[in-house]
Amino acid sequence: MAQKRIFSGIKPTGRLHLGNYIGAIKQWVAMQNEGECFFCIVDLHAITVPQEPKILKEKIRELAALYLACGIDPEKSVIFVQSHNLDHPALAWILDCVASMGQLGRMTQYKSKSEELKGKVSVGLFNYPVLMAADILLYQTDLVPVGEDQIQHVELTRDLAERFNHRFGQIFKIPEHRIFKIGARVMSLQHPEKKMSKSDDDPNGTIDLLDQPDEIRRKIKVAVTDSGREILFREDKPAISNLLTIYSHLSGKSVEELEKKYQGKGYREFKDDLAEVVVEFLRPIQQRYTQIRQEKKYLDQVLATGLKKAQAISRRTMNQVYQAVGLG
Ligand code: ATP
Ligand code: LTN
Repeated sequence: MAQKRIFSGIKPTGRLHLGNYIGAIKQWVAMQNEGECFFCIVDLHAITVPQEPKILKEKIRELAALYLACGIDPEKSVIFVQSHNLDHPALAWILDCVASMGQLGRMTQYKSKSEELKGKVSVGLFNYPVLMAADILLYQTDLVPVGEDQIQHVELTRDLAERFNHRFGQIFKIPEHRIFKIGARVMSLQHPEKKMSKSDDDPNGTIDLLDQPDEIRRKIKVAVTDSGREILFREDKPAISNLLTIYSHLSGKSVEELEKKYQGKGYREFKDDLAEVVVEFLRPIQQRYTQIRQEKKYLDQVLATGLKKAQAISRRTMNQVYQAVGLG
């Protein structure tokens, strides 16, 4: 049986946090043994909102190094930068001509981001999900591991692929999303009703993968809690449930086990332990990251090899698409 193809990506904006790790990268690392993986640094998506050019360039390399430091293995997976492969914007344009304004206008990420930007919305932000569909469809992807917030975009990708296939012939494979039940949405430590996000204005809401130990301890100490003092995963305890989710993912212990462990104990002890779990979990990742950043040539070489492998597949798809649409 042919191996499953897996594709996912993260924007090189802000600093990677525990939500990105638990909701995305942790799954990617595990999936490397399940199929042929493509992990992209989606810089063209980053510029759908304004970015400082010098910082963006640095962030692209930072993210690539973090992929490696978190355990993405370039011997097993293809790691590359989206803007290096021009097949992505080329297919996005063709899919733009298949997508409807109505369906893009219904995307919740677009609606909430455009509200935040108060009218200063680029056409790129509106088209964002179409470029994401191009990323996925170029590689005839079977599975797309993402956090819960991206399911709607994968659904749109399926719809565009079906529409395209119906009009022009069977070119694209129809992909499926893959999420984790617990941890699909890691919430802000300050506002547990909002997801932990790179673009959060409150730095205490997120724990970044490169945060230093004292910073991590401080952020967990000031994390909001719920009324009462029991440590339980329950709907009326969103803050504690979120901390339990993080604890469980990073320690490998189940939520039930943790609830038992902290029965009759207070928030203070729970938070102190959690802080140490996070610090110890991130320590080796941070060490590997520093080492990779020092070996500039190694990173360049990983990205160049990744690009070649990616292009070998995306070229094939583009040739079929051009033929089918009657271009060129
Ligand atoms: P931004 O705030 O700029 O939108 P982000 O923090 O949401 O950024 P993305 O680059 O959009 O990060 O997300 C990368 C991956 O991490 C996606 O698969 C996304 O679903 C996942 N992800 C992001 N935030 C969380 C979260 N809080 N919980 C679980 N998964 C998340
Ligand atoms: N939109 C995604 C990032 C992204 C992506 C992709 C994820 C861009 N292209 C292709 C999976 C597959 C996000 O905001 N996290």
